[in-house]
Amino acid sequence: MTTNTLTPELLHKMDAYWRAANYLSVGQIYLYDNPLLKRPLALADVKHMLLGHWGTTPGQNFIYVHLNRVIKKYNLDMIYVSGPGHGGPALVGNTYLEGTYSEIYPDISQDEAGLRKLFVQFSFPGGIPSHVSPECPGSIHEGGELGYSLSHSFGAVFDNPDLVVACVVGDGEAETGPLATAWHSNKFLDPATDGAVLPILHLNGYKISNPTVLARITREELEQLLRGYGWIPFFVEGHEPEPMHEAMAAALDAVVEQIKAIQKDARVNGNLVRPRWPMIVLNSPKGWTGPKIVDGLQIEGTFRSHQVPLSDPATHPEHLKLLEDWLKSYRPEELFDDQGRLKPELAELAPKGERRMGANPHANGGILLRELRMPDFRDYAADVPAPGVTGIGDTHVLGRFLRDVVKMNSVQRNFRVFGPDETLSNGLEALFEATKRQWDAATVPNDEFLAPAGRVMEMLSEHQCEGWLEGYLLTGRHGLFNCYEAFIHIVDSMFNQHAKWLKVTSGLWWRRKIASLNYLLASHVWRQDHNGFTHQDPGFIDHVVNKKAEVVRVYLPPDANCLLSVMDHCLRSLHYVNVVVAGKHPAPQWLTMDAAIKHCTEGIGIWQWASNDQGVAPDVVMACCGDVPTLETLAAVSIMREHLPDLKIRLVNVVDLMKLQPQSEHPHGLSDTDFDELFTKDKPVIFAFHAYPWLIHRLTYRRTNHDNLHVRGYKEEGTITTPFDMTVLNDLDRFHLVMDTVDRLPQTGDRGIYLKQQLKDKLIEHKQYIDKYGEDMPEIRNWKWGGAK
Ligand SMILES: Cc1ncc(C[n+]2csc(CCOP(=O)(O)OP(=O)(O)O)c2C)c(N)n1
Ligand SMILES: [Mg+2]
Repeated sequence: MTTNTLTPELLHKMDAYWRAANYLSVGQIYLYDNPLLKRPLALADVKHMLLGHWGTTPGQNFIYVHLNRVIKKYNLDMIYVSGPGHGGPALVGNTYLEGTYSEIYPDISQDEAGLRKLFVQFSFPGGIPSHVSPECPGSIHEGGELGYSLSHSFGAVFDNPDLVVACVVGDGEAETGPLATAWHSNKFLDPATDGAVLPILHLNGYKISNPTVLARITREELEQLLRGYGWIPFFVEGHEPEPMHEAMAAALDAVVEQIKAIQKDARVNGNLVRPRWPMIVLNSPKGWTGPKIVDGLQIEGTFRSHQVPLSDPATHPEHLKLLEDWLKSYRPEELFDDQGRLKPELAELAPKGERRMGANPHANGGILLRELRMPDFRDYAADVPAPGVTGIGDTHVLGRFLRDVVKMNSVQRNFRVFGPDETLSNGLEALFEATKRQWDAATVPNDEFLAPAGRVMEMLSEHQCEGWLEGYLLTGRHGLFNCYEAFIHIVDSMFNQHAKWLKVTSGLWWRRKIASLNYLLASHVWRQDHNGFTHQDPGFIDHVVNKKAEVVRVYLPPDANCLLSVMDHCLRSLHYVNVVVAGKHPAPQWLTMDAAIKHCTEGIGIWQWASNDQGVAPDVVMACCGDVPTLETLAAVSIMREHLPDLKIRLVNVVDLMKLQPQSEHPHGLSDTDFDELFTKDKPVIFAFHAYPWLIHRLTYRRTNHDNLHVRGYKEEGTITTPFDMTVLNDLDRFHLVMDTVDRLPQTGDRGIYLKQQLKDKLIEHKQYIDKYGEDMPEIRNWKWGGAK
């Protein structure tokens, strides 16, 4: 395509800039010294450990220099997301060339000494990682784990109408499930109120050692696929630099103009029809401009260029020569002056100030973050005149609070709720009194709560919801992910990556804190009696607590007022991952709002009104964590208070799971003294827990009284059954809890033995009853706390 978008002079300069970026990339991978090749390359100039990924890098350098041009030409507010984030040298090199790198890290200066440090630090102990890691200015996406670039990019542009995210998608990355479904994000983007994502499919043909699927289908098939996803692909194909520069420039001008036209049409003309957004397919050789043939094998244009094409100059002297030739092929003397500075006529190609992609504030979202306007959560309190009154379902209460968070921030447009398809199912229907689900595809008359713009994002892909939310948070906004508890596991790995990002960024002085990633896990294991075994898995929190204590928080509020208090705290918090597990079914309410605030602030505490050990040492501590375990524990306590009235029982409820960990391990951890005071040093503790029991042991194994701790929780028993039977199947029900206690307390003597017998009979009665009637016995369904008489 000859369109003369570029003048010969500009083309020449852009090619030089690209060569400079390529030179810096090769330098980062290889050079320990002699950064400007002022003397012949010697083995001592080369790093001992050669690490990094060359293959993707020249293509990304090519993209970056071309994006710089359109940013300047159209004054774009643009950031760059690198799906194949292993191309770190490209982004580090380019942010260095544009000046942002040295502004943040003055030691990596714009001179020969700085160049040397830039090269040495890369993939070097004490230096920087090889990916587009948090250390890299302009990055919101490390790209270490492939698959999330497009969803992050869409998350970034929601409610950012002026932002364009250029999202480089690896053709290998495109094979992942999350990326494959992320193309559909265009059905959820409002051209009037959101920004634009420009996907650039980097079709370099290969992954680590395989061809990519998208490179080995016909061009027609690929085009049909992308069009089928709703995009208009522009192909830029070839390997000769000059025509490729011209083709890329022409394509970029065309797509930017189309993006602008789409936005104008929606914003000025009010056109609500879903547009077909443009995208680019860059079909260029993997390892472009690198060594062609090494040891008789083709490198450029093959999978062999993925990492380090010349892997061992120490034992292959000819590799040293090839490396020198390769570096010199970029003609560094034309690019850098004697001092090692990029020549001014090239430096002027980069955008200025915050238009530089490395300096764009959207990529350091904490700078743009504003506090949410928050309603007073106390105003949504459930009325609890006495412990045990039945509530409407805790998440339903929370939904009203969230509705008003949405309302109060409707002008700021900085809060969204994400979820696969479960906002209603999880009990948050009140949200739809204030907003809609954002949906830009077709609608028909019986649809509900769909609109081109809305605060609720629902697509049946947990990956998508997580990726969108992460992108939204990383660019300085707030949000909540509501999900079925069992299926949040789908994003275990994405959570990992985000938690790692938070850990690393909290140690970088120039990165500002971002809003916490809040999970509301509803429709939990104990009330999946109608969906059955597949829907029963409370293990996400086991996974979460593996991460750095400074980053993760886990809350299991026992009732609605506690849920409100916890969620208020989470939405105000910064730089954490908060996991909140809550029920949606009508359930007993225990605490007034005042009591709930105290309890949640402390995170753990004795419920005095349910205990009778005041002034004396308890015989047993009944501990509980989670709404259903709390109910069963209180029911167990009431049985014991009735049948074993001499027993001194202390009830401890845990809201903040991290309280159980030692103080040395988690900032929320109780001191050993406080823990021993609550749980005693030597009395049996019967602990009813929401999730897998081993987690409690894991968190408390160093505590004084750990040997006396007996935990009941979910042990992978479940099916379609009644709610109470779910607890019975897992020995977490009130009857088992009482029997467990009796077993640990010989002093209950014959009264204990008789009580146990009654309860065993009760369990058989229960089975017979549910088998016959398909619901729990009336004494279970209608049970009310009355134990404090
Ligand atoms: C989810 C995931 N699986 C596997 C890997 C290991 N890996 C690193 S790079 C790569 C190939 C990537 O190919 P592509 O996306 O085409 O990138 P490029 O060709 O630009 O290097 C693989 C499989 C990974 N980083 N993430
Ligand atoms: Mg590839």
